[in-house]
Amino acid sequence: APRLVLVLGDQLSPGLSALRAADKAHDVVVMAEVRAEAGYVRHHRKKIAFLFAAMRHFAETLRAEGWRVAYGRYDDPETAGSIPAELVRRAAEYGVETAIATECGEWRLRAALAECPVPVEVQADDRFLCPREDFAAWARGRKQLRMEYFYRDMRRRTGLLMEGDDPAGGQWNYDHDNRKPADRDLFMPAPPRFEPDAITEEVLDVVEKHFPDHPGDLRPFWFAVTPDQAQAAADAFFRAALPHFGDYQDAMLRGEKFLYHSVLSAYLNAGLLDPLDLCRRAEAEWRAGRAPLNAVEGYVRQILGWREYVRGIYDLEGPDYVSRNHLDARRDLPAFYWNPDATDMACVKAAVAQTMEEAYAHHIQRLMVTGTFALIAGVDPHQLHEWYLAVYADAYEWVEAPNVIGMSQFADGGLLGSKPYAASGAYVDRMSDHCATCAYLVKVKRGKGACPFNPLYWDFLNRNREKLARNPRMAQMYRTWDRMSDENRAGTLDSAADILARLDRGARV
Ligand code: FAD
Ligand code: DLZ
Repeated sequence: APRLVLVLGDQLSPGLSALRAADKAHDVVVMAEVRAEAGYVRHHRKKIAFLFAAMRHFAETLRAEGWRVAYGRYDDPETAGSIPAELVRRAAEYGVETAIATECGEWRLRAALAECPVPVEVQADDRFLCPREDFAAWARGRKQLRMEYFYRDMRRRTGLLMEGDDPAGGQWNYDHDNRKPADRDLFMPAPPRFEPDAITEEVLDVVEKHFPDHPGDLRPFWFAVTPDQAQAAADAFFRAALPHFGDYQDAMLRGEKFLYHSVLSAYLNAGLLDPLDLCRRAEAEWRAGRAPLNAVEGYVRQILGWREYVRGIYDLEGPDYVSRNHLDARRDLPAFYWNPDATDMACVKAAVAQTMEEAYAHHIQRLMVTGTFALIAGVDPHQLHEWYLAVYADAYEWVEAPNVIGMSQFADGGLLGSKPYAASGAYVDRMSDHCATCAYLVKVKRGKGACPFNPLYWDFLNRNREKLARNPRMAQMYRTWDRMSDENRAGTLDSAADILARLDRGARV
């Protein structure tokens, strides 16, 4: 009997398991732009436009390949409000009783589909390199989960960057070569920009009309929206940026939104690119002598290691992971996370501004600027999680939540990472040129004009002492704090209290 074949907005892969299990001659592909998905957080308008445009292009490709596609457009009043409701509508329309789907990424939608009146047969999502059962087996019985050991197993399992049983070059990890600040004189590659075609222009009009209260700049819209365009973006990355990817991975530079990052995560997470293919291509660049090992290993580790690891943690920990709050942080998310003009901190302003423009910020901005500030200011991790989920074009809960709740906020108590990424202003100063133009002074540790990161850092350590002091990786910082004079410590805490009070009043920081 014919079935419905559900293809979600982040499942735009020609080799999707649900499509492989379906029969072109009888089955009907269902795709839909629905209120429930577009509205579970206030997604950035570029993110919605990207997904709708990529979905419409994907539907066209499927049709050209001979599939019947029932596509629900956002501006069509007949389109149902949610994915399960759309399946019910299409089942009635086509006289079909069952559906197949590739397992979806988020617990929220998995639960909704489990209750769908049209029974959905779920296929594993084999676009990931580590099946969820294998991750669970790897994690079982371990006292501590650490990405590095998972990554080594993945290298052995895939043979990526291996020489027999040994890692290429003799080391698993070349991160010690990868912490250089960038220099203004360096040549900066830029990700290619794609002109919207008629399909994408139509989507931009829909988003303009229907999402007026969502954040972010819709135009100029330049994202790739087809697998071919995404491949062209990947080609440009491998050619121009990969060789420097390692060296400047942690750098920030004023006015440079992308540096040597790939800017491919939105395409990868939506299914337009394949993770194993990207890793193999990176390896080939090294083997051909066009990119150094520290760059290629660093890049492969992000995809083969981190990306798979966070997905494993998300599946392992279950739907309540997003509510963890180990450090009991309760402060509301400051308004300047939505409006960069509302803060005087140059690094935060730059990260938020480019986030609003591009629905993109690179890893160190996410981790060490907006992430660290929220951590040391004691912002409620769930509010922060919803912000990250909304504003980045690559954000889906399976990848965003472990990075925010776990890596950046330590709200899972050290399950994902071994220590909180707390830092004072010195970190941003070392890795960027923001401090030179900032209204605050990074060298001033407390009181008038002090960079807020400075007193907030010590306040964070002080107020979380009970939970953090036993962590061996934090011991040195507690010793430094304890060696400060009483007057210095009291002044630092006063200064932090003043900043926190300003945040709570909604005053400018
Ligand atoms: P590159 O720097 O070029 O890295 C290469 C690829 O590695 C990326 O495309 C991405 O697929 C992968 N990758 C790198 N780091 C990670 C990581 N920590 N977890 C998973 N994959 C990784 N990534 C998302 O895809 N979606 C998110 O919602 C997301 N939220 C984040 C929130 C916080 C607080 C932090 C600290 C990180 C987050 N990341 C997220 C991870 C990382 O910051 C982005 O993947 C990266 O910035 C995307 O830009 P890029 O493609 O230029 O990456
Ligand atoms: C993120 C997103 C958005 C904004 N809109 C849609 C949509 O209208 N239709 C759709 O199928 N998918 C959309 N998505 C992606 C889904 O939210 C994503 O598939 C789930 O979160 C995965 O569990």
